[in-house]
Amino acid sequence: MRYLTAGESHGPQLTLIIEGLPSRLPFSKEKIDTELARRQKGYGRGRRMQIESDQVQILSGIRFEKTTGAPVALAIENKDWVKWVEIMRPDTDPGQAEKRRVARPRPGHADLNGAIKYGHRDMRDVLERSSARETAARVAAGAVAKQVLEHCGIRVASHVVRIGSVATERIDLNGWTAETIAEKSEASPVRCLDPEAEQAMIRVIDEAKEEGDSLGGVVEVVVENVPVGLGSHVHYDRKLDARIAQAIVSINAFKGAEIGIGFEAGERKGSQVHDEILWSEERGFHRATNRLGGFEGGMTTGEPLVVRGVMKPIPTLYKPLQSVDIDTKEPFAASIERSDNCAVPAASVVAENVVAWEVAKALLETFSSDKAEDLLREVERHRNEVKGF
Ligand code: FMN
Repeated sequence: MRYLTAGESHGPQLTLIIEGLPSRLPFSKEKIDTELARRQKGYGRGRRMQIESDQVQILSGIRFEKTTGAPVALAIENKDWVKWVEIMRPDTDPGQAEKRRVARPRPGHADLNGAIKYGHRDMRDVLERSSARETAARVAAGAVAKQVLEHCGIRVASHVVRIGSVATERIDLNGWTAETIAEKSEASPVRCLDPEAEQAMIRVIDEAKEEGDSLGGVVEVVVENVPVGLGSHVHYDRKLDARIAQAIVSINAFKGAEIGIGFEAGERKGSQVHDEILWSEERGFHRATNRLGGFEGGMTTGEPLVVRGVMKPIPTLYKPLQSVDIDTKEPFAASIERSDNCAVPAASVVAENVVAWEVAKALLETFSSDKAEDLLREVERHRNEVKGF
């Protein structure tokens, strides 16, 4: 399964083509719209999110609310486009485009590197595509992947574990399920499971906003009921933990990924890191703990996947940072029209969906999946086989 996205932040729409879905998979437009709406929420977002209220349009690959097996093409309209037609149309008049030409690169953005690399004197040609608006298309892809996972009883949830200086304790997955994590985080404006930390997170976002500053944080994704053996130890690009890390770091502003206890593993002794192997009649092989986040040797162990991603603070600040004009080479203080000041809660929804994509992709690689029925039958057969191993 693979996908491509196209579309500029102020262009007419985002376009997404997904290829490799099984046929006859129940397909819900509503579930995609729900994911898109989740991405637009969260304390700390700017005015753009009040303009956009995303809805997906299905253009191909679906009949009778099921996949046909053909590529699925989806579109998400940019409501802002009407105001940008003259600037963004393919046959833009240079005089018109000049009005919104960008000659002042923002520190922390793709503007300057992209302009040098692609030879643009108008950095709008970079920022329109590097904008996190594109994550709406990635969330739509994840929302489709989630429908594959759901078909096989696999659930995905996410929550925010840090915003700026405020962090929560690591949760014990014996006490939480993907369902309860989803329920609780959905009810929180910062998608935090701990009510005290939630209030402190809101306070630090407000404080940063008053100072004209921005905040990043850490999100955690949990995937439950994953079959043993997705991914592979035999080759670098088949290791599923590595693919997930790539997917996380590819999200705009994400600078790192952790699997399980992640970087903490470097501080602890081996006996405090590795998960002991147990066996029981009821559960078959399982682990006493899940510090390694459901992965050993690039393959899933059958324990819940636990993946974290760190997001840097949003680069567009009201508090100006120094930069240099590409025309005059004069220094200037970069300041902004409108921006989020903390997008960590929204980014947790993006992270959840990019992880869902990678897990669904690995699932379809592992099991025969021309038809949705084949996929489910194969997954169930595999689960029984693992129990009797
Ligand atoms: N950057 C901004 O400057 N303003 C924003 O409003 C903004 N919103 C974002 C919303 C989400 C959900 C995410 C994931 C990122 C957002 N970013 C925003 C971050 C930039 O898109 C990102 O920093 C930029 O594309 C440069 O890429 P890099 O940080 O990965 O190097």
